[in-house]
Amino acid sequence: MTHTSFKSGFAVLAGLPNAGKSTLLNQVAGGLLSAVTPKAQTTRQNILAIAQADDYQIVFVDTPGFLKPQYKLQQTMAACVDRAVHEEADVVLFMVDASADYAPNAPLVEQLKKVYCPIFLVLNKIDVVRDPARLDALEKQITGELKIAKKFRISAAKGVNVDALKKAVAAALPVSPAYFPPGQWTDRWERFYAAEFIREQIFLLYQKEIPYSTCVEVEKFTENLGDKNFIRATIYVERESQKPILIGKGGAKIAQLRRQSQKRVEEFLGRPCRVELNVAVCPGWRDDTASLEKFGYLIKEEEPL
Ligand SMILES: Nc1nc2c(ncn2[C@@H]2O[C@H](COP(=O)(O)OP(=O)(O)OP(=O)(O)O)[C@@H](O)[C@H]2O)c(=O)[nH]1
Ligand SMILES: [Mg+2]
Repeated sequence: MTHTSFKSGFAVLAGLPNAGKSTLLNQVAGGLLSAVTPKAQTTRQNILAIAQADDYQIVFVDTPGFLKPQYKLQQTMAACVDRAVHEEADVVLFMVDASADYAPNAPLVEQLKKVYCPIFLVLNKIDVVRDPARLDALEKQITGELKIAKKFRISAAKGVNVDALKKAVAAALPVSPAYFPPGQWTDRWERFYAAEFIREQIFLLYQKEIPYSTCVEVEKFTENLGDKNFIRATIYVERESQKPILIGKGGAKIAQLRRQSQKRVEEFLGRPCRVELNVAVCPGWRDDTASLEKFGYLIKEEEPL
């Protein structure tokens, strides 16, 4: 293979909350890079995973689930999808949960109609959809309303047909040098993932509005404290009344969160790590521009050159 036929580009995963975008990202990346939980709106920012081969480099972009924004955090989430789909993508993977109601996809489909690059339809969760007629009908409906370059039926969770999808994505990319140096698998620092995985554990452990009202800031990340890494993170909630819920009776709940988070972070880092958690209130942070900037959800617009 000569370097002149090397292909590289961005494959953007777009879909409703819970479609399985982050699960697919983790499959194609060969590692758990993106938070996955049964709750909708787990992902809040675009997350890259780089898949390498001798003749291609695919930069997969996981995006927040598409939704109609109701507060500023959701506006920043919607802007992430918009940017990825309209500005970055060389191919868009439109992910649809085949086991869920399709109707809420309508506003996303309107967005995708304005996309210039090829769109692959990815029907996900075929491990739970036993009726092929349902998949046929879904495909028929979607190809009727959107120009679809290729169709796939996959199970992201079980890894079914994921390799075929990956190969087709690689083939659809432009001839281009690699965007990232060989061996690099992400564009983020470990500090970012530590915060994401603590947040993932909050989504798994708490109910109702608590996961949505929290964000996590890693304040200290020390590589060598004795034989362990050390991470101190603060979990911010929106209201004083949410603090005791997070902490739990006698501190039991936060202790469990600390243990789970530590396990998850250690798995990710592949080395022992001590995780310490604090809880603080940042009133109404989800609707406050300065807080969203502080927590990395809002990137300040770059000055025009
Ligand atoms: N049965 C089944 N479940 C799946 C599959 N793919 C994902 N899931 C589950 O669907 C849920 C949502 O998965 P995520 O990957 O977090 O979905 P997402 O599209 O990233 O969701 P947001 O981040 O909220 O936009 C999780 O409970 C996954 O385990 C699949 O192929 N089959
Ligand atoms: Mg996600």
